[in-house]
Amino acid sequence: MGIRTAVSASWRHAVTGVLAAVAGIAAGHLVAGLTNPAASPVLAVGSTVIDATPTPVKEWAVAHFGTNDKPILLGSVTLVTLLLAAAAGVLGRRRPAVAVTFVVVLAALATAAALTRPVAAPADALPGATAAVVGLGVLALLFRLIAGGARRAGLALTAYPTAGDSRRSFLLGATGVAVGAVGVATLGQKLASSGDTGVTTLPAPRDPAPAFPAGLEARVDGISPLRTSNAAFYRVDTNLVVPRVSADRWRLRITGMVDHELTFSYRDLLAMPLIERDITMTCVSNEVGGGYVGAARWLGVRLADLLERAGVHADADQLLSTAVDGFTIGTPMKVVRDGRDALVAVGMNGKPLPDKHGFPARLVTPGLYGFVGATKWLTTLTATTYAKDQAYWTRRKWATDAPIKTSARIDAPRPLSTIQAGTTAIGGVAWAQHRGVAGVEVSIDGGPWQKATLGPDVGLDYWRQWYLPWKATSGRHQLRARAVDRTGAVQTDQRATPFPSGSSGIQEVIVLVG
Ligand SMILES: Nc1nc2c(c(=O)[nH]1)N[C@H]1C(S)=C(S)[C@@H](COP(=O)(O)O)O[C@H]1N2
Ligand SMILES: [Mo]
Repeated sequence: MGIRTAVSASWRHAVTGVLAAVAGIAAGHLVAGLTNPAASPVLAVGSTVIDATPTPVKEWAVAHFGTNDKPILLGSVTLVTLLLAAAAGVLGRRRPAVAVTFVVVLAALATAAALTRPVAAPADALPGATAAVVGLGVLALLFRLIAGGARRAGLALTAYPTAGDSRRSFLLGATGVAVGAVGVATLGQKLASSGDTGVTTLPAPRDPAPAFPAGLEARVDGISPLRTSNAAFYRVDTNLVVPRVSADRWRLRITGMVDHELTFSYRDLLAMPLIERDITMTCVSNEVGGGYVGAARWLGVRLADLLERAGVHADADQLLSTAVDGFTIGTPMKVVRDGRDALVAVGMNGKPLPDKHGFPARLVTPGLYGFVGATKWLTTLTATTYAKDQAYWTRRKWATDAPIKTSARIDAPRPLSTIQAGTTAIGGVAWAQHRGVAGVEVSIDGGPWQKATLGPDVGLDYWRQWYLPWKATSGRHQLRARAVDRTGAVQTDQRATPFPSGSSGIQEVIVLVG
């Protein structure tokens, strides 16, 4: 065998390794699409990697990649797998056992990852098992085609195969496998991501929120709308696939240190007196000036009413909530019982909760960062103590009680944008949930703090729009904004990272005036 043939033969072995992995993963993805999307090989491994990632690395990933952190993670897992698959294919040329072992180990890892997810069922082993069978089948087929065994592989092309025939039949076989894998994976993806759960109407609130005022967005260019649409609302959670929950089968259980354990169906919740509240949510991972904040009108049952009915024991200091995905959140009991309108929400901006925001029900706790008060896909509320139970992020050393820090954000002009000289407006939003925003001040080029004009007041738990007219002169300018809450406290200029209890500091925006 000449050198050229040897080289191209290893290429074909590498391709075989890659195709065996790809076809196996695609087949697993399809089976997962039919049974449980989260058990798909790449997703199960990816989720396991997320949970195992140390907090500082996670923070780094969120800071550098933002919401792209998940595609980037999935891409890296896939890339590493395919490189290893190519290597296993090449080694498999002399020792087929190496390639076989690789496929089996890969499928076993995916199966183990799927079975150790927090809410795994035995059926979650199926995608991995399918991946093993299909991967081994592809290995056997393509190795035979390389060996010139088109006839043995059942693909008799000519009576006396030559090197050229074997190359042709390999190409044919490999292309067939590749096309098949793409088709199967696409179908799996379609099944996994098929739409919201069909619930379209909600009852009217017993206790509606006041009429919603018109915001400043019609008058101030570039400012965030007073209410964030469901489509534009930020999304933060640990899931690679959005959980899809059947409203019919879903139950909310209240348990732990209570006099009466209670269980509610979705219908039960909708039949209770519902309240409607305007609340701005913020993620603890939001950097100063960042976008992990959104303001919406929520509809739901008052959490305190539910806890009252269950009869929570006086020594329970933590409300531990568990979600469909096994995720947990600990909320200080004294906060949810201090009279604020924490709710088990079923509606968001007049619609049932979208899947990605927690359908059928989620917690919304005004004044606390999402990771300690906004459990999506909620299933269980357990009255317990911090001494006994720790929630997902608390186990990873984030704070247990995390009130949202006062913050002003500059929306316009955009950082590092170039604008025209003349009269314009500096504007944005500011939040100090449950204390309320009393004022916003702006400093231009390090000058004195000037009072901005505030937009309509939607309540203590809601953000406030603001703007300051500005005669922009040509050159480079530095803009800063800070909020003052209704207790009179001024937003701190002390910088803090999001970990462990939220970022602080004052945003600085540089703009160029032409
Ligand atoms: N089940 C579940 N609920 C969750 C999370 C999660 O990862 N899983 N993330 C929390 C965090 S950190 C935040 S900031 C909010 C974000 O809610 P949103 O995606 O609707 O904006 O959800 C919270 N609820
Ligand atoms: Mo968050």
